[in-house]
Amino acid sequence: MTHSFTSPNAIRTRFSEAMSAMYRAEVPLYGDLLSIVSDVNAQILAEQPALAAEMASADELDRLDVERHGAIRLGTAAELSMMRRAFAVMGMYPVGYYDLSVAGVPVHSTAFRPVEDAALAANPFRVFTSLLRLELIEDTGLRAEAEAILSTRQIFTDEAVRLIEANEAQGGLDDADAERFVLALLDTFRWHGDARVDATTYDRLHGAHRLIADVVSFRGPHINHLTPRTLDIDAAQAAMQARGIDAKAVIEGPPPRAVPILLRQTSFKAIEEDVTFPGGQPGQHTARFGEIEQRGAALTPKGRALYDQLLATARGEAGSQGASYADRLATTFAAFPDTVEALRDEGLAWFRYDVTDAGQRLIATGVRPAGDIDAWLAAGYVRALPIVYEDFLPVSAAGIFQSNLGGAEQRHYAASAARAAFEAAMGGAVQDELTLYAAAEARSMMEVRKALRGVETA
Ligand code: OOG
Ligand code: NI
Repeated sequence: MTHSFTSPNAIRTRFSEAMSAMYRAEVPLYGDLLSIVSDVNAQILAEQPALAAEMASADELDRLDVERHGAIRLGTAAELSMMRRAFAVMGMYPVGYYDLSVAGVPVHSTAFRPVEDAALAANPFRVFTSLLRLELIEDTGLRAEAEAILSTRQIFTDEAVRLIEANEAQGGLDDADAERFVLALLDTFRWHGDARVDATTYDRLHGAHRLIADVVSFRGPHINHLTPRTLDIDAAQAAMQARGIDAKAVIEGPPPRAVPILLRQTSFKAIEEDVTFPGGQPGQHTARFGEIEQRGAALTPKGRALYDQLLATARGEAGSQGASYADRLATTFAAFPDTVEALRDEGLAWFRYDVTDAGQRLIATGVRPAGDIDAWLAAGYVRALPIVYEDFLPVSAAGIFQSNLGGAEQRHYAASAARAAFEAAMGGAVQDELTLYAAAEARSMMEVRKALRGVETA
């Protein structure tokens, strides 16, 4: 090889920075969210030095300031397949399958994200990517029309496609090509206010579902939100309300806890944007909104089952999410253990193990401690930190879609998960997130055993 390739981590970081700058210019609210979240995070870290030290040693502090997730909605299998290949240039792979039809949203989705520990630590940029399911639209005429409209659009520039192909052929991109790729791909995520359909067609698509109008009418899958990660979503939400930002009443996900689990999110009203229909006719469309999130421990299948069960109970009892929903959620989730020790003892969360300073001192003396990880934990040679949840939650995602489509937008589709069809459209399988967490935990245990026993044992 005569030249060296730019690492996918570096390309992903460049892309996420470019996207952030673009979105800040397009949606001013996003700039406000960033400054509020950064203030809240700085305050929390100053107030809780132990948390700051723990995050630093878990390689989590540096990524916090750059951590974002975005979302796009695609119209065709060909678009999803090319998007998979584009994300691969940046070391982002599809993880998880989310069926949103159960919630009355005619899409199914995956999240493109890095999967390896080092890549996640470098920059965990994720994009929640949905594919429109036209087969769920009852009006066959409208379905055919939407299909025909989508079949003639090209959301990637020629240069982006050329560089995606070059990346596959060569196994990477050099620095100049990486730069060109980032700029070319950015164009796909940009807001294009000139609609591809006339106002009458837009209205008909909109009548079937607002989401269908959003996906079908425009030149590309404009990024619809970009979400920073806060260490305290309640504080961030309060700061927003104090600044007059119209936050969604309900925080999606689990209630506030001593040990955060999974994902808590809140979204903000979508902005009205000016659009221009062919011939110059002006109109309006709402597509883009604000969102912030707090991430906690990834749960094992047992923990996730308990979460799903408690959430269903709280939502079922609450009926509609009124003012008392937060109280009911808190009451219901009292049944979910809320200490690091209990989460570990009961096998509810995944953990990453590492050797403590005391363990390092012991190793330096040449003494090999007896027993295994539990004994070393008790003796203080090893510690266990919950692994951060890197994925999404279908019930929360459905709530976020709904709140930004407007309250009246309730449709009922026959619930029909179609993972195989999604994977066929994408041209590849989605990875199972639980397998990834289990592997990360197992790897850390192996490294700890190797360090303390001085030999590699499984
Ligand atoms: C995606 C909504 C899902 C999340 O954070 O759960 C999402 C969309 O509205 O396109 O981003
Ligand atoms: Ni989101």
